[in-house]
Amino acid sequence: MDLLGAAGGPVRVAGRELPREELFDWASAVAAEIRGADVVAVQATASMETVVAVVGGLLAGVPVVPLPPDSGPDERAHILGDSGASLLLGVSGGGRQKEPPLVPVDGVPRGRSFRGEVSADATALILYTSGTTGAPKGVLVSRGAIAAGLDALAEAWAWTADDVLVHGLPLFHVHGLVLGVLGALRVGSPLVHTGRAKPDGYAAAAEGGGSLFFGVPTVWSRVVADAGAARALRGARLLVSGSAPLPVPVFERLVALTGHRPVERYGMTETLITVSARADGDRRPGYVGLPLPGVETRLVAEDGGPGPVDGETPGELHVRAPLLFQGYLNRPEATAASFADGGWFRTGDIATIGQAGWHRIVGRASTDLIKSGGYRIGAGEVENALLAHPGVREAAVVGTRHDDLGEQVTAYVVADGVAEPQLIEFVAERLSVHKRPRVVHLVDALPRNAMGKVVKTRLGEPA
Ligand code: MLC
Ligand code: AMP
Repeated sequence: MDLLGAAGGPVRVAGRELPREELFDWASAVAAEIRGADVVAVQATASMETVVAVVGGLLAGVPVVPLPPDSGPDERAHILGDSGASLLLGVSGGGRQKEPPLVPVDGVPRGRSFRGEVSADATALILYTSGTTGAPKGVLVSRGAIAAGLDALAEAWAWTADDVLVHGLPLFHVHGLVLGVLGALRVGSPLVHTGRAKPDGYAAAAEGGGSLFFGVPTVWSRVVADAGAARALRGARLLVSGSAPLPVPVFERLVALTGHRPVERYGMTETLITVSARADGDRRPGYVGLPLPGVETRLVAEDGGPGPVDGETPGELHVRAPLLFQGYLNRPEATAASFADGGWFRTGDIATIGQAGWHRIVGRASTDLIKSGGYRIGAGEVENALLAHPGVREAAVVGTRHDDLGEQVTAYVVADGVAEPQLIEFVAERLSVHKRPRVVHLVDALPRNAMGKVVKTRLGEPA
């Protein structure tokens, strides 16, 4: 079976709808324009053009790099340069100097068409994601991993062409793009992308017949804060939360207002979705569910030995599955370091696993990865952006609790002659807007240990 099913319901993005056949015709015209390219980048706005561009890349067998549309010049230059993209798919007039030539998706000649024969181990997507240090790394995701991951989810969630999938998530990450677009295209269900992930958009789509809803916890917490919108979801079949921990009170409010116990699932750019509650099973607040078909998980204790499966003792979660990524582009050492012997991927998440197989994510091994509103943000990348300011001498970045976003980016900075708002603006201009610190504390010194290393757990303590 092809990765994408050309048959199925219509696709609607931000108010614009296309029948499936028309979408594929347009995408195959894009494929004809880019065939033979090594890698193409896509200006991944929440638009029909983005869906067409990504499908065009898949039809042509050319790996696609989605570019976050709000990324600042430094981040954008890194992604374009590191990925080696030779073309940029966007809309007419969107080309920029010193960037790969623009192929305007809205202007491709429709007379030509191309659909390649592509093997399952070919790279479909290169998704840039933050690590604890340095610039984001390109995660190579194969067609086979996407197909296996989507089929496992379809089975667990009883997701069929009879569903109408609804979400408004960004089209440059696993959640919104792989599950939220390629999922609908593979399963055959109609897709309603609401443009933005807002409670009123979800409510309107529910009233229009939406059945399967995806959101990050920030979206669900905004939905329950709007009781009218939440009640509109009563007619849905399944509400799914993922990308960050769903707070238990939000789970409970969803049950009270919508009548649905949400399905929580756990994933990563590098692994796609590996653990989930099931449509035909229990859903437990605070738990991310059971391994999906074909996925193995294990806990590793601090001493490197096996962690007990007692539902209480935390260990690092390792996963092994056909869904895993092919490696980090251009970074063989980082790729090797992310695997233990036997093909087990070290997730860096700390979890417990109970006798019945229920998984709970209790934290992360490193404080240097922050999850804000479902976006993964590397402390090191934000620190480097701050250090590029001539007035900044030292910088340390951590995630701190935030009611709406789960965590917010908080920076401690030693600087001369520069105020907090200027530093926030300085980062926002260079990286994606959501990576900017929400709070900057100007301090005299950072707490350091005897080796001179910053002790992040002591940030915020009086000097
Ligand atoms: C928006 N802003 C954020 C932010 N989202 N700042 C920090 N963290 C975030 N997550 C900024 C905006 O740029 C804006 O800045 C200001 O906050 C107010 O924005 P808003 O209007 O309140 O936010 P909104 O645009 O509604 O976005 C909220 C959101 C969004 C939750 C819908 O963050 C979002 O789409 N998150 C989903 C991320 C995601 O898809 N992650 C999946 C990764 S894949 P200003 O300057 O304009 O005021 C993955 C695998 C898996 O994790 O398991 O799924
Ligand atoms: P990303 O690479 O952006 O997909 O981020 C992956 C990280 O998101 C994981 O390593 C987890 O830390 C976190 N994550 C994803 N889903 C969940 C979930 N349901 N509960 C808790 N954390 C999650």
